[in-house]
Amino acid sequence: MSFHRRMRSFAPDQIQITDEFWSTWHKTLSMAALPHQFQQLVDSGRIANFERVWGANGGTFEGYRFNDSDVYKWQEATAYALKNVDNPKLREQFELTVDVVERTQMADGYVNSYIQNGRLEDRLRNLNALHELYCLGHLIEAGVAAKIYLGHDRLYRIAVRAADFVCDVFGPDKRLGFCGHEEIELALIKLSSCSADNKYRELAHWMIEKRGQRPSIFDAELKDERALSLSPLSAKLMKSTTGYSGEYAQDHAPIREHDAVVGHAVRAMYLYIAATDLADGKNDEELELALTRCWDSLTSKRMYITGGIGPSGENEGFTHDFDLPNSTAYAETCAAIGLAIWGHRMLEQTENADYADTMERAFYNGALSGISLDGTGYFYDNPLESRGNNKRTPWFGCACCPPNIARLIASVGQYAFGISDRSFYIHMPIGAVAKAKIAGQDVKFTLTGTYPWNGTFSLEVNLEEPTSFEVCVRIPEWADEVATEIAGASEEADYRSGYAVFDRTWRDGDVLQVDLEMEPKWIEANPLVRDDIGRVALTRGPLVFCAEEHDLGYAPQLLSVDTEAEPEIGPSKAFPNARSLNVEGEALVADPADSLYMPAGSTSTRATSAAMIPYYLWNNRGPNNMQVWLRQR
Ligand code: FUB
Ligand code: ZN
Repeated sequence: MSFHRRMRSFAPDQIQITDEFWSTWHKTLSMAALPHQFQQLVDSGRIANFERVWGANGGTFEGYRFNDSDVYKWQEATAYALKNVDNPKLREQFELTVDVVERTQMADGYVNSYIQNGRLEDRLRNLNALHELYCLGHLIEAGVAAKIYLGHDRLYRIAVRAADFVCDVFGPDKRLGFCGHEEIELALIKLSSCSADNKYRELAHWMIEKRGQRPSIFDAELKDERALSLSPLSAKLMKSTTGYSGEYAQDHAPIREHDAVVGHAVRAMYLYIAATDLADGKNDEELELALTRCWDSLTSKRMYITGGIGPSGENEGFTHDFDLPNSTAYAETCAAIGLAIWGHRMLEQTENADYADTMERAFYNGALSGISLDGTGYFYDNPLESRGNNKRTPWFGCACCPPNIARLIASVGQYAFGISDRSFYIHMPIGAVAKAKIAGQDVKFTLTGTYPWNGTFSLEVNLEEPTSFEVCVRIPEWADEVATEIAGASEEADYRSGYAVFDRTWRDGDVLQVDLEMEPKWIEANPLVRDDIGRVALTRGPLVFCAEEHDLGYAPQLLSVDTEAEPEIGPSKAFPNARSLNVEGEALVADPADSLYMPAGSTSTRATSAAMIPYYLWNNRGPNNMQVWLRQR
């Protein structure tokens, strides 16, 4: 094993998403979701918090101390979204947010409206809990996105000043420090790639290596009365019964010793995203092994079938292996997003399609469930069962998830394809036109299909001169049969790490047809997952399905499914453009219907058939009973 990143994502001006599924989302983002989120940023005081710093708005700071990050994440999402689908009004809103951040930024590059609203003497006093570097990290990501996607220099310069501030304060021979919530590291790495200045990457590297060392800087903060008084609750989260633990913020051990993913799920994902990038080309076997161990233990013991991770609300994170309760699943939208991104980074380093399988699982299920079809209703936690007590809401006090899912959806093109010197990779076959120089030739790739509803797609290649290069098509773990054909050619694919590789001389107009068999599949969980014993979940292709009372007319908890009967695919009655799966089974009927307890054997069943919908669509018609893991007849 040796992490080496040969493949890259397409630059924004090289790719255009034409896929019906995703371009519908892109319209929703630009025309509905992001304008809606902007209004929420205004109404919740997040914009006013900046204005208050320079006296343009009355009152004092409102909300959570990391609320600035929601503005930055929104800016990042908006930069991607405007590139996909322009909306002049949204562009204006974007400029307004840049104005307020620019005006708030201090001469030394620091900006944080919580601290600047009367708490300057506590600046960087409690790195563990106050999220200042986390917020700056999101600002840096926004600046990089603005530059690359919109050519927007002003936000980029603000971001560079902020990053320079971080470099001025922290580092070898300067202050030892990093943030309780990882994020700055991955942002600094992005900035290094964008600016070609390696100092940001070096600082990120240093921060990651210092985390988990002893004595812990966070433990010292817990012992500093003033620092602790800024966030008394943080002590509880960082300690175990025997004293300081640090697990919550992945400060329990140096990264090279990690063997399982612990603590707060989003924090962990952001750490490993950065660490995976840093392992690139270093031949650092110890780090690669640690990352692989953590990935394997996460995806084989601590991940929901939806790609949701972090079952517990108490630490917003991990508990123990196989602890995957359904109705109380926290499975924060941001955590599934983090998993998708980490999967993508591991994929880039290894070119192994297993990572894309998990990335795709999280993308189409546990992350996408975080946003309603109209773009204005959100989930923070994504349970796999509901008794009618879950409801999508327009916003949250802690609103990390809405702008986060927006930025993931808006940038789907970065994740779906890869390009290297002489290879074009299809990780997720979504409709797109992508242009790149490959093996010295300008090549246009046009992918046409109806993913995720069907696994058939075609890829047309256009170029001036016949050129030899590879087209690598991921064979998903769910596809039992795969058929490929290049009209008029007889070459067969080679198989490499989960990709069908067509290494040949491509001529203008060549078309590769691919058929990934997309059959409905009933899945069982390891019985160690107590909640899933005797139950099955239904998948088809990348999608996990669920049963909602809205379709059944009764609670799916009453249903037991017949896994011998082949589920039938058809257009969804409830969601135009989507597909549902019709399953056969039996529903429980109590006799007499109104008794609470009765002699064993009194409950009978009636035959029933039920339409199951893709999980990501659940709760779009309001709260109701829902289940992913259904009882098996
Ligand atoms: O702390 C910042 C964000 O808020 C985290 O990533 C989420 O889990 C939520 O706690
Ligand atoms: Zn979140």
